[in-house]
Amino acid sequence: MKKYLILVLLLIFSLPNFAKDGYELWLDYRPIENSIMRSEADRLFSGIFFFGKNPTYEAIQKELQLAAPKMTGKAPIFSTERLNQTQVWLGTREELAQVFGLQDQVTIRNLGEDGYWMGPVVFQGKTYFTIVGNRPVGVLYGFFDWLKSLQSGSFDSNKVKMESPKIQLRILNHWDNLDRTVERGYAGFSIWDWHRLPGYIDPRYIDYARANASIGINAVSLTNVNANARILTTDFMKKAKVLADIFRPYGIKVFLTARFSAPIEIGGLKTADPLDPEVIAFWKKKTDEMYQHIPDFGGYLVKANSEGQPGPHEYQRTHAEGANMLADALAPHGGVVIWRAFVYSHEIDEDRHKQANLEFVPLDGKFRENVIIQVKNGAIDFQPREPFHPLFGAVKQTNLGVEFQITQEYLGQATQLVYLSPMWEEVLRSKTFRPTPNSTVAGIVDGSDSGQKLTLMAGVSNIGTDRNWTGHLFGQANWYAFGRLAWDPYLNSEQIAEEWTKLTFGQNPENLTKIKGIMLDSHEAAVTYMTPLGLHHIMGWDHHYGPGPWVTGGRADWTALYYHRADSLGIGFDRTFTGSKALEQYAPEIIQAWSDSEQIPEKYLLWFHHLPWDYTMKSGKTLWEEIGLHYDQGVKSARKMKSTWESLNGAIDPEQFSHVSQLLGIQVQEAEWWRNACLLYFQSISKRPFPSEIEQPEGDLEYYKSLRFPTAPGIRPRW
Ligand code: GCV
Repeated sequence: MKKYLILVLLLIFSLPNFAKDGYELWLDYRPIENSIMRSEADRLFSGIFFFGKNPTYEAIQKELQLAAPKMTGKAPIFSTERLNQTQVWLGTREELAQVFGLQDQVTIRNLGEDGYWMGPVVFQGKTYFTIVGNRPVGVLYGFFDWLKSLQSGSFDSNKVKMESPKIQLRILNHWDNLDRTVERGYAGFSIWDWHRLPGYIDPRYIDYARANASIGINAVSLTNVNANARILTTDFMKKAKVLADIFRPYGIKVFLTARFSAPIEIGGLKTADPLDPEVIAFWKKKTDEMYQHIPDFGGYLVKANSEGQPGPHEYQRTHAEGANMLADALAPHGGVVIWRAFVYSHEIDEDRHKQANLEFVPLDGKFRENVIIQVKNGAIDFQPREPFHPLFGAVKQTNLGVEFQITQEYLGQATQLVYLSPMWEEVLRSKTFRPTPNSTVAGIVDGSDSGQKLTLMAGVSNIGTDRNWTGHLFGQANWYAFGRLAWDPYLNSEQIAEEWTKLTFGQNPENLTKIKGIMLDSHEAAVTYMTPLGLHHIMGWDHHYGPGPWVTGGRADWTALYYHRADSLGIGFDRTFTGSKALEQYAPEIIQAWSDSEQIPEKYLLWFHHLPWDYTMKSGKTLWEEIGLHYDQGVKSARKMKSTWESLNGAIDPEQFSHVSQLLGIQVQEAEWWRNACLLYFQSISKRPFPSEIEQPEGDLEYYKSLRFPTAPGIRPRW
C-alpha cells in the first residue's frame, strides 16, 4: 500500500506540467514545492474534523478533496471523531465553545460575522490546528487562507492568525444582459445561462462561487445596471433562486438590478412615481415575492436618471425619494438598496464632473439607513487615471461605497495587460481631508473615518464564458485584487500581485520578480501611452476601443473635444475658479494645492488646467514636448513589458506563456497606435514640431481617423 502511494506521488510530481488554459484561476493547487511544507500539509490533511454539519462545511470538504491530491499527492482524510486521528479542527465559535476560554471567545466574537481565527489549540496534551469563525462562512474564508499559506510556503502551525474584512458588502456587479451579451464585457458572453435556468446548472456557477469565496467576495449583482425589468418577473426569480441556492454555502448573496420603470413595464401601472401608493404597493409585493424565492436576497442595485435610464426625476422626485421607497420595501427583510451616484445629463449646462455632487450633497441625511450610495472612483467614468470622486468627504450622513471597474473598458479591454490594483490603491489612499484632516477614501468607505455603519466596495466584473473567464489571463489578477482590496482596502498592490503570481505561475523567485515587475509597471505604462498628464475620455466612439481624440458630434459630453479642449492656444479642461469650478467641490487643502498649475501633481495637470502649448513644465520642457515624450515613453514601457515576458519563455507553462506573449504583441501595437494617433491629432492643433528625441509617428492622421471596429466587443454589435 505504502509502495503504491509513493509511486502515485512520484508520478504526480514528475508529470510534465499540463498545459494551463486558465480555467482553474488561482485555485490551481500546484504540488507544494517545499518538502517540509509538503509533509506538514500531508500530516494535517490526514485528519480533518468538522464540529458541525452544514452546506458550507461540505463545500470545504469538496475543495479539499480537489486540492489535497494536487498539493500533496494524497486524498484528504476526514475524521469521524475529534481526538485520536485528528490533526485539524474546523468549526464555529459556538461549536468549539468547550475548547476556548472566555477571553478567546470574546476575541473571536469581535472578529465579526465574516472573521476567522486560526492557530494551534492544545487540548488534553495534543495540539490541533484550528480554524474557527463566528459563522461557517468565516471558517470557509480561514480555510482558503490556510490553503494559500501552505501553497506559498508561509504557513506556520504555531502561529495564530486573525482576520476580519474591513468592508461589509464586497460585491461584484455584472453588467450582463438577459440575452447573454455583456455590456463592456471582453471575455465572451454572460456566464448566466438564463434560457436553460432553472433546469440546468452549469458547473461554472459552482466554480464561480468557489473563486469568489476564496478571495472574500460575498455578494453579486447578476444583471446590468442598464436594467431590464423582466428580471423581476416570477419566471426570472425562479432562475435567480437557483443561483442564490448555489452561492449560499459560499457566503454569497444575490442582488438584482431594479429598473425604476418596472411598475409600468411589468406591473401594468401608468406611473413609476415613487410616492404613488400603487407604485409603493407594487414594489412591496414584488420584494415580498422575491424573498419567498430567495430568503437571503441582498437587495436592489439601481442606476436611475443617468444615460437614459428611468428614475424619480421623471416625477419631479429626488434620488432620496426614489431610493427610500425601495428601501422601505426591503427593510422588513433586511435588504439593502445600492443607489448609484453615476448621474449626469447633457441637458444640464454644467461640467459633468460636478453633477453627482450637485445632486447628492443637498440630499445628505435624507437617505434611509439601508441605502448606500455607490460612487465611482472618479467623477467622470473609470478613466485610465482619475482624481478621487469629490463626493468622498462631501457628505456626512450618507452611506458611501466605492465602485471600481474590473473590466477594462478604458484600460485596454482584454487585449492588454494592465494590473489595476495600483490605480485602486492610489484612489483608496487619496487624502480627502474631510471629515477629519487625515481622512482617506478608504477610511470613508470602510467607515473608520466616516462612521457609517453600512459599507461597500463594488467591482464591475470582467467575467465571461471564455475558457479562462477573463479573456486575458492577467484579467484574473484584477478580479483577485478587487476581492483582496474589498476585504482590506489598506493592502498594497505588490503584496497582492505576489500572492496571485505565486498561485498562478508557481514559486520560482526569478519568475516572480519579472512577472510582478511587469504587473506593477503596467498601469502607469497604459496611462502614459493613452492619457498622460491628466488627459481623459479621448477614446474611440461608443466601443471605447483605441484612441479617438478627434471624436465629435452628438452629445457634447460624449465627445473627446469636451474633455481635452485642445485649441490653437493650448490644451486641458479648466476646472479651477477661472473655468468650471469643479475643484470647488473638494476640501480647501486640495483646492489650494490643485488650483495652482505649479503645485498640482503633473498626473492631474490637464484634468484641471487649460494651459498654453508652450507652458514650462517641471522638467523645463514645454507642455507640448512633454506630451510627446510621455506618449513615447508609454510605448517604450509597453515594449519593455513584452521583452521581460519573452525572457520567461521555457520558464513557465507554455500555454500561459504563449497566450500572454501574443497579447503583449497586440498591446505594443496598440500603444504605438495610441501614441501615433494622439500625437498626430494634437499636432494638427498645436502646430508645433515633435521633439527630436521621440520616434516620429507613422502614417497620417487621416489613416487613424478612418479606422473602424464594427466587431469590437463590449457593446451590442452593430454591423
Ligand atoms: C452600464 C459608462 C459605460 C456604460 C455604463 C456606464 C455606467 O458610461 O460606458 O456602458 O453602463 O458607464 O456605469 O452605468
